[in-house]
Amino acid sequence: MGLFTKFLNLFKSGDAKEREANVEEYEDLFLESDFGSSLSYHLSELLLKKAKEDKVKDASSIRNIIKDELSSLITSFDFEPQRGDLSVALLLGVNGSGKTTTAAKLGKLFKNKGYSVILGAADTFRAAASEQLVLHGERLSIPVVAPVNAGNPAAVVYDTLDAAASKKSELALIDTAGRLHTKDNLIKEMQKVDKIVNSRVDKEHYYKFLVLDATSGQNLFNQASVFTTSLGIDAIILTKLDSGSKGGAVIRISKELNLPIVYTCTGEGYDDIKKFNKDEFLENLLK
Ligand SMILES: Nc1nc2c(ncn2[C@@H]2O[C@H](COP(=O)(O)OP(=O)(O)OP(=O)(O)O)[C@@H](O)[C@H]2O)c(=O)[nH]1
Ligand SMILES: [Mg+2]
Repeated sequence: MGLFTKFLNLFKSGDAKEREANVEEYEDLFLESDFGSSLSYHLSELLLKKAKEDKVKDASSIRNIIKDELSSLITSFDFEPQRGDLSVALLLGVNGSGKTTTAAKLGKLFKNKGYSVILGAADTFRAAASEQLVLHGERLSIPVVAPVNAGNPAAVVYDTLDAAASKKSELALIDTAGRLHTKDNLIKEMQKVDKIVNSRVDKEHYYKFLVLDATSGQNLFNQASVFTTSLGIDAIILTKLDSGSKGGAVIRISKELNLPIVYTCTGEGYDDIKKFNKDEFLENLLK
């Protein structure tokens, strides 16, 4: 159920005083939408203020007040890699968030735009991980650099950047592991990978995308803050918006961690990816 339907169910018309009392009940709806406690409190306080100004006449006015406020809190990111020289995008995130699938989707998207694309399978933790990316590469006719030895993502990154240089690739999409023996190990490995890319590619042509599964709810905030603090993230790719979750958790992430959103994904198919559209995202959340 979208938020607007919930607003409709909760809204009680009545005199101004009754409406003021009523809007205080909306905080729970925001919490249910994974907005987190401080944002939920902020929004319910905003509604109360508007109710006191007699600007809350019906569920639609609540919807508009909330939409405007949320719109001011989230930012979008435009990913337009340069042509004629290499850009690198590293796909980061916890296991199962959709990194490998998204690498393939982006591969197809940019190949279709005429970019020369290469994929790097730097998830060397599981043998099946590189096989998954190699298969995508075969289906999409995109070259994939796969690990020679298990357990050495840094080597795959070197090899991918070497291959990109010799093929004159314009976009290297590097898939990474979502799970190592411990979370600390994962972050340390990713920091090594990050160092290598940084030493080989200009900062402005190096992008770190954090892939977040919309169905993970409030857990997303912790994931995002760990990756942001230890690696620095340029933008979020939000996956699985087709699975019922509306991705409300990303608003707090965008606001508090200052992270824009670059793409949203709505399925397992190669074409189920599109540029983040703030208005569409909020319309869906507030349906
Ligand atoms: N419904 C839906 N499923 C998705 C989406 N993106 C990825 N998936 C599925 O989610 C599962 C995990 O996706 P992967 O791309 O393997 O995730 P990963 O982050 O690479 O996972 P690890 O390699 O284990 O770290 C797969 O079954 C994908 O098909 C999406 O936008 N919508
Ligand atoms: Mg993977």
